[in-house]
Amino acid sequence: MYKSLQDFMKVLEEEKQLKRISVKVSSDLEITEITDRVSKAYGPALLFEKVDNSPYPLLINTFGTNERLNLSLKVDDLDSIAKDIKSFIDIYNSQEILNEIENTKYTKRLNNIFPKKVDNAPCQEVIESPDLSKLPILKCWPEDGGRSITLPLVITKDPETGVQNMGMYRLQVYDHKTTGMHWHLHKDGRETYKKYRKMGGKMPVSVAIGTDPATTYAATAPLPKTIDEMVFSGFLRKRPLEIVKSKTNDLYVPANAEFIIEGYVDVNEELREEGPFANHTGYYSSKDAYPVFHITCITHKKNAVYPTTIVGKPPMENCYLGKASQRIFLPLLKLQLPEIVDINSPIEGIFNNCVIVSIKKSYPGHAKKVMHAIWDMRQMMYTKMIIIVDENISPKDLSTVAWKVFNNIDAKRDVVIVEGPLDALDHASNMNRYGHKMGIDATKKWPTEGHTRKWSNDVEMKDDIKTLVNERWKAYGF
Ligand SMILES: Cc1cc2nc3c(=O)[nH]c(=O)nc-3n(C[C@H](O)[C@H](O)[C@H](O)COP(=O)(O)O)c2cc1C
Ligand SMILES: [Mn+2]
Repeated sequence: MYKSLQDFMKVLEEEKQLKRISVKVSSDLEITEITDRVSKAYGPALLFEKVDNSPYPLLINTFGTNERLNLSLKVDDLDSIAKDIKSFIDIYNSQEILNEIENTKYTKRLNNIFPKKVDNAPCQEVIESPDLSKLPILKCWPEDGGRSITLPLVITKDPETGVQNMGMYRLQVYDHKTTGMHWHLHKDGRETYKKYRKMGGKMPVSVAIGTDPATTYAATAPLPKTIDEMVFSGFLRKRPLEIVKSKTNDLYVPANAEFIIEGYVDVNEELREEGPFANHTGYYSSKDAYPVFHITCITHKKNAVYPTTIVGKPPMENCYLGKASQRIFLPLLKLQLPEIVDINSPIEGIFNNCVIVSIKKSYPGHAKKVMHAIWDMRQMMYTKMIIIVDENISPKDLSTVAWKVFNNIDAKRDVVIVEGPLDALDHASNMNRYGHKMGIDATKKWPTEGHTRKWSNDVEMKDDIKTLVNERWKAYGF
C-alpha cells in the first residue's frame, strides 16, 4: 500500500494519470475553472507546480474518476473491500471455533489494523510558526466567503473515552493563523466539541493535509463514532498507519502526511460567521456560525505537496469518494436490513438527495418499512427521495428504474411524505436542516396491499424463442 500521498503520485504519473502544469496560475478561481473542465471530461489528476508565490505545488482531482479511486485503494473493484468487511464481520460473529489457519490469518490481520506510534516522522521535518499565507489555499467559487482548505483531515479526541476521530471538515481561512471549523451538526467532531463545551477551556485539534489515499478516504467514510478512522485506514491498507504525537498538543497524527496544522478550538469563544461556500450540491450554502480554529504550529515535509479539491455541480472528485462509501458499506447496511439487495445514488442526486434501493419484498408494506428504516439511520436520515424497486431490478439501471417509477405507482397509495431533519446543505426546504422527504414504492403491488386486480406481468419473450432467434440471427441477414 502507498505510504504517502507522494508515493501515490508516483504511481499516478507512471500510469499517465497525473498532469503537471508548470506555468504560474492563480489560486483565486483560475485553478477551479481549469479543474472543473478537466474533471467534467474525466481527465487526469493535476499538479500545479507554481501557484501564486507559494513554495508548495498543489495537487487536485486526485480521486477524480472511478479508475483513480480504485487505484488509490489498490483494488480492481470496490466490492472486493465490501466482501473483505463482510468476511471480517462473519468471522467476528462466528460461533464456531475457527481452525488454526483461519485463526492465525485473523489475528495477523487484526495486528495490522491498529496505528503504530513512531518518534520521528516526515511530517515534522520542518516545524514552523503558524502562517497560512504560505499555502496555496484556493478561493474556489466567486461567491465563496473566503479561501478554504478543502481536503483537511480534522483530528480530535473524545475527552471521556480517549478515542480519536478523524473527519473531513473544510476550514475557511480568516487570517494567517485562524480558520473556521465547519463540522456539521451530527458529525463526530461536533459531538466531541459538545463534550468539551461542558468542560470549558481549549479543545485540542490537529489537522493532517495530504496523507496516503486510504487515510484521506477514511476521513470521509461514514463510520460509527466509536471507530477511529485511523484504525479503518489500517484495515483498508492491510498494514498499520504510522502516527506521531503533535508538537503542541497530545493528538496523534499520520506520520507521513504532507502538512500538519496543530491548534485548538476555544470552547468558551463565540462562534464566527463561516461561508457562503459553493457546495457539492451545485449550490451555495449560506453563511452560518461555526467555531474558530486557532493554529499554534505548522509542521511539514521538506518537499511538501498541498492537495486540495473543489466541489460544485456534479460530477466532481467528491462524487467518487461518496460512491466508494456506498459500495464499501453495503454489507453493513445489509446487516441491518438484510432484505436490501442493492443500492445506488445517482450522481445528480448528490448523496443525500436520491437513493434507489432494490429489496426482496416479503410482506405487505415492506417497501415502506425499508424507507422508514433508512430515514432512521444516522448517515442516511437526510435522504430526500427514496425509491424502492423489486429485487429483479438493478438500482444502477436508471432507465429501468424510471420505467418502474413512472408506471408502477398509484400516487396516493405509493408515495410517502415524511417530515424531519434535512442536511445542513439543503437549500430547498423552508427551514434550515428541517423539512420534507419523499419515498416512492415502485415495487409490484400485492392483493394484500389493496391491489386486488390482476397485476400484469412484464412483457418478456419465452426463452426457447430467444434461443431460436439467437441461433438463426445470421440467417435473417443481419
Ligand atoms: C471533500 C469533502 C468535504 C467535506 N466537507 C465537510 C464539511 O465541511 N463539514 C462536514 O461536516 N462534513 C464534510 N464532509 C463530509 C464528512 O467528511 C463525512 O461526513 C465524514 O464521515 C465525517 O466524519 P465523522 O463521521 O467522523 O464526523 C466532506 C466530505 C468531503 C469528501
Ligand atoms: Mn468518525
